[in-house]
Amino acid sequence: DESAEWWQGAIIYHIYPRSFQDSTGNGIGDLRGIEQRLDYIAQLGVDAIWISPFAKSPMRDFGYDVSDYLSVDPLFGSLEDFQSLLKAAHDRGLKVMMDQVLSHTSSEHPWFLASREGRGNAKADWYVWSDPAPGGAPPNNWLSVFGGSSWQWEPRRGQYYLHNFLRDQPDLNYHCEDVQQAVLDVCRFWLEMGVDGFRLDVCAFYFHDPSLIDNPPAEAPQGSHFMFNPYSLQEHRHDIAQPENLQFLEKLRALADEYDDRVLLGELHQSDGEALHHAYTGPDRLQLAYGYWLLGADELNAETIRKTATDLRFGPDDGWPCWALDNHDFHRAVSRLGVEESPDAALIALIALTCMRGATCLYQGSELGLPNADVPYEDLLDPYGREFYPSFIGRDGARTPMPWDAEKPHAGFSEAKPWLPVTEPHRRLSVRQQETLPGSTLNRMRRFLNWRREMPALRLGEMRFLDVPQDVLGFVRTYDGQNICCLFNLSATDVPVPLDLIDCGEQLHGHSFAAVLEDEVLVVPAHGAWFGASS
Ligand code: TEU
Repeated sequence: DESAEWWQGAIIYHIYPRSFQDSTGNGIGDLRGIEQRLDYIAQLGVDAIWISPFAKSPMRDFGYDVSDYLSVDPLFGSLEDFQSLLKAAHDRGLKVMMDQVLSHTSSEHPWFLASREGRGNAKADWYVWSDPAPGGAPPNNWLSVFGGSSWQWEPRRGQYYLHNFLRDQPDLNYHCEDVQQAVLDVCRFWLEMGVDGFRLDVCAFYFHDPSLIDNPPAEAPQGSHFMFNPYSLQEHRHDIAQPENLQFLEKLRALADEYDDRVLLGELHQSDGEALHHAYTGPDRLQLAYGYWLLGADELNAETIRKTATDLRFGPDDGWPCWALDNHDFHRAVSRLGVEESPDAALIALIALTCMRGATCLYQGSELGLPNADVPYEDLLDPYGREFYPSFIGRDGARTPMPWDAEKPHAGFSEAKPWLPVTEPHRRLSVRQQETLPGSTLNRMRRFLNWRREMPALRLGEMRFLDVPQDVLGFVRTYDGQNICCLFNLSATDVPVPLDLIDCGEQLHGHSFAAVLEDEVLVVPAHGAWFGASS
């Protein structure tokens, strides 16, 4: 369709560059490594790649702490390597999205080094500084997402600075116009180079409440390391609901719109709720809202998915959701959902998401059905995991290297010992081994995504849920006079769907899922799917 935008219903392959492919033999993945694997990515049938940060960084948070926005960290290569990757991706019809971490910088960024020197210099206001409370305590009770107070004492200035994440990630002060301009200039630099869009890290955190009032105390939710703090981020809404934050996103969008076909995908927090997604998306703001709706879920059934999508109520004038089951921050879905013995359960959930209205991010290794890797404490590198161990073991288990070939050292990721280990269960699920098995997760995923590419209704159509038996997620996507009926069985037993409940259309084939149509019922097999077309 001519009027459709490339990102509508797109599948975005999410790459964690440290762990994708090492081309230099230092045990760490890099941009050339990604370029070498582009054919693999294109063959999967995806539309775009999103690369986690590769800008210069001291790597305290593995790239989410940038010390120079305009250069590539030498670990990952050079600007020329990036330009070469960009061209090679475009040659294969793949769009390239960059991660922009604009809420905070590294504490080693020259802006911060200048700002902390004193209250009189040109960058004095670029970060959030405050005098101590009486007695020398931090200015208020705000807590960092990664634990402890979100204030750090800086003796050079005799003041505290705000950090919503690590103390090595000082928060930029967006109330300062020069900061906004500097950040927009950074974005322009990459847009000029030809990147197709940005994934905006924690884009609801740009502004803070300048009154610095205390958060009201809140209970930590039960059974979760997440929102672990007594003053939950939910109450930290002074940050999130700042109208200035939306105005700034409008500036960013206006900038992106100066170029053709660029997209803004904004990361919003789990606790942000539906209202925020409506506020943040739309014709002048984000096109795609990346929420934690399903990433945080330890249980996923037809009902939760349906409820999530229904609650979001994205209308034609809003942006689109961007679904994700896995990323570099959460335990891999296969383990999170407790389906290590039958990874098809995670596959079907992922396939279902790709058919819902919205874009989908597919995290490297999910196409292989990888479980979360068991990384022993001695090998843990994630500062967030080390802080909360053992109640939270951190994010390393989702960040271990891609297993390419079980017969090669370190599964073909690197010739040297990788920065995080390749575990035995991952080796067995390597790309090369799965390619030889017709029914492997990889082959089914590949076949499905390539089939889906030819179905405009699955990318662009309106979505209407069907009332079908519990355990089955059913909806119809309608586009250009065609209806595609989609049924997904998220349970471990076959489910009969009486035909008088739905108009299931004429069965479509070629997507690697089989359902059986009998006289009065359609039997959707355990972890299986049905696709039917009608007009
Ligand atoms: O994540 C935002 C965020 O809030 C996560 O830290 C999340 O709470 C946690 O990882 C759940 O396990 C983004 C990035 O995706 C993350 O990698 C960065 O560490 C963080 O921002 C700070 O830049």
